[in-house]
Amino acid sequence: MIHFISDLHLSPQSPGVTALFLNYLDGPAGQVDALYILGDLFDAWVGDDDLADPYHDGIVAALQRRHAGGLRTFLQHGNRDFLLGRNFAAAAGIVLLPDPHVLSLPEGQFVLSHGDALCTDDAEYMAFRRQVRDPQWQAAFLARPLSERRALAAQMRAASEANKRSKTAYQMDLNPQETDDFLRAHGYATFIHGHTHQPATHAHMVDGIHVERWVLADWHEDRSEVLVWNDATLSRLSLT
Ligand code: LP5
Ligand code: MN
Repeated sequence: MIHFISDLHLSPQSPGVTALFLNYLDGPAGQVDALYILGDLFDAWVGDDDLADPYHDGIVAALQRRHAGGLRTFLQHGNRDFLLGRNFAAAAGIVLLPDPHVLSLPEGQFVLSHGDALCTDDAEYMAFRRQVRDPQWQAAFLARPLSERRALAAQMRAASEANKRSKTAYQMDLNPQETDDFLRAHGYATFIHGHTHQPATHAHMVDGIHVERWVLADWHEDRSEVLVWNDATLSRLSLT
């Protein structure tokens, strides 16, 4: 059995979701062979030197305990935590995956992504993304003091929330043409992604082939879910 989750946006400001995730790791995650986290595990990640923070240390220790218990955990970067690096991966006992990643199983073909790269109608975000994913920009950012990076991340979060108010839902969703091209380029595999916070199962018809796209839910204290692959079908498991 495999679980897929994304968009938990963990932070000390969300103790309810944090507890839900820690309970999930201690409970349901114990039954699965692999856990795939498709981005935005954290609300913001400003560099692996922030591992020393007690809140982060608690999450990392819980992931490491599960790793020691035999769970294989894979993680893709989201638009909030694209700076999660090798030190985080080593401390948490997880494997960082590229985006996109093809998951080829005997019973199914999947392509996994956070999803933000396909939101091409959001031109401002695309420009921002190009900048912050540039290795030179990242090196310069990571060279700044931790306190400064935290302040910049908080400013950017506030700017993002303000910007989103002037964007349409269509603009912030995946572009349909880009999505079809993506499905074609990945052999019509079942596409699983997060980012949009619009959980739904979409049916695409690409080149006469029926392709499914499963959008993961973001996590809330009172509404969170895991996508479950039981070696035959996908289904949504709600956590409370
Ligand atoms: O995340 P969410 O759901 O609010 O919105 C995203 C897009 N926004 C982002 C920004 C992140 O929320 C902030 C992440 C901070 C943690 C990273 C730390 C290191 C980086 C520090 C950077 C200085 O990803 C949002 C999309 C939305 O998804 C839907 O897809 O629309 O895109 C934006 O908000 C981008 C803006 O439209 C363009 C930004 C222009 C730059 C503004 C400069 C402000 C200066 C802030 C201080 C440097
Ligand atoms: Mn996201």
